[in-house]
Amino acid sequence: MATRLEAWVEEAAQKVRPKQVVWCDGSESEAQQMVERLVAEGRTVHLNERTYPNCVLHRSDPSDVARTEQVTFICSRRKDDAGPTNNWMAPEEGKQKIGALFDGAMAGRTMYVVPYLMGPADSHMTRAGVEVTDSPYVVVSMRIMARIGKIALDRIGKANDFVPGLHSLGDLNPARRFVLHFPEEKLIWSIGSGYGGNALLGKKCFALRIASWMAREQGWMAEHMLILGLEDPSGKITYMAAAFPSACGKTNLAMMVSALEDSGYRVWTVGDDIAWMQPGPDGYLHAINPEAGFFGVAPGTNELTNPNVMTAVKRNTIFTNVAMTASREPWWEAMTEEVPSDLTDWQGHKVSAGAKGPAAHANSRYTVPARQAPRISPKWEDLSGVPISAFIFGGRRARVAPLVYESWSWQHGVFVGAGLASETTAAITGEVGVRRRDPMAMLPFCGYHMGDYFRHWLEMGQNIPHPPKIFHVNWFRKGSNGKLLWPGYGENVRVLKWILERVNGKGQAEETPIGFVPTTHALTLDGLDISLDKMEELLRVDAADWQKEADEIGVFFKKFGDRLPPELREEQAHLTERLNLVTSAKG
Ligand code: SAT
Ligand code: MN
Repeated sequence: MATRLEAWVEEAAQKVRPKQVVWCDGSESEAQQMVERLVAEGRTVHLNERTYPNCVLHRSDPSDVARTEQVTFICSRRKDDAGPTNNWMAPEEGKQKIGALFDGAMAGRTMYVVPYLMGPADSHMTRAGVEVTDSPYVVVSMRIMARIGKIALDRIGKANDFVPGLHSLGDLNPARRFVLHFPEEKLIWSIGSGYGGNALLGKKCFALRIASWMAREQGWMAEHMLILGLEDPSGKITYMAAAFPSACGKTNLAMMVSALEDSGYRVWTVGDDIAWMQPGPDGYLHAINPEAGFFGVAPGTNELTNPNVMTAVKRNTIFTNVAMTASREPWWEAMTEEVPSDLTDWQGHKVSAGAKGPAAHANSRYTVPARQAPRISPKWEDLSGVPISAFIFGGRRARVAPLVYESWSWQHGVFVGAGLASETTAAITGEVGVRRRDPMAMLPFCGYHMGDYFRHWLEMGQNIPHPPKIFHVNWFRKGSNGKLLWPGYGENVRVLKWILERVNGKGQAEETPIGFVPTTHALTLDGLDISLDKMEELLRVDAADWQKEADEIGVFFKKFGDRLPPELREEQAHLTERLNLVTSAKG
């Protein structure tokens, strides 16, 4: 009798009718064959074998360079369960309409079956998936981003429990591009895109959208969070998880070379994008990184902003939509101070002198095995995960939000996360720089009604005897001259150090209407050339600005109707009251 896996693969093959079916074992030789196939297709080239061994550059279709949220759907049985922040399609309609696009979609192509694990092989927090795809680029990328092949088959074999995902490039026409999630069935369908978050189904589709649904059912959390360990001078490591929207510096923060290394503060990388968490026997929330690689934004990355990743990407890395130098090395904006002459742009054209526009696409990426990170945490594959002491929310805010503040309680912290806002980036198709509310940085990734998601957060707090303290940071505040006030990158450790001190019941802070803000002297600023004026501006909480913010959050919350937990409405009202007190005291 066929197993559930064999039956599903057979069913998929009958639908998409490939010329052959290949089961991927995840071996090195298979990966090499796959790369040669890609090179033969003409969109992928080998990079300089001496300086970038085993690295390739892949140029995707120019219309297929970022996640497409407008064609991403949650196909829950009831529309209400998808909530007001997701696109919804009825499951039957999705199966019919998108099913028609899948019919014969792999004619003349090979269908690859990629069994994969999200999480270390033997962890109780790990889950399995199987992606079938006609894209060798997806296979080689999945091999970096997840644990694929035999290791996954072994686990699936025992329980026959996996999340199936059907992917085809289709005809790559944006009009026929769809990413569907069937949360009750735990099934993913994606067609018409070969791009990262649309096509590597283990990542956003499974590890966030489907997993967030599973997590609520099973009492755990699937979050859009990096995980890092901050080592202090005594050698003790405290773990923190941080949620920022796409392309707001999660990878750089997770891989940071600390500006305070000489005084013993060092950052260890556990994960850069996704955290799966559940309470452990010690009463702490424990997190694993379900992924095995980093899919990071290239532009802006350099020896100053992220030296660790610059080292990591020197081998076994797939670059997507970056530019290439005459010596076949990858290049992107701000990688080096000087722009090399004789560049080939992300579409493979020679860059002519005086050319406008970036040579690398703004959302160009590197895909690199996590174990190549020089500061990968020795615990990054720990089967029970790492205990999390702090949650950090953050976004890109040119105004309003101070460098850092701390919430009063879990409930208040959930409110801070629920009201998170950020200016949009090139990681998604659409306008860049527009402020949008992005609760917990999960707006595009929460697989169910966000009102229920907030409720789940509030309930989780009650199940964790030692819940993480919740903070908010903003590296992106600008002065009146429009320039960033804070240097960011390795200097961000100064903020992490204060967070660590607050976790340990130390660290000077001032109570403001929004929470605890460090006093100017509470942050270690040794060796940093920053004026007191700038620091004051960075930490300033402006009551009038915050009144507007609180009002906007109130309006945003209305979206969720009666599924918004009343606790959050209360928190919003309290914030308004506290701000009123300050304003009337001044007035
Ligand atoms: O394309 S991905 O979703 O994988 C990257 C991102 O947008 O965060
Ligand atoms: Mn992300």
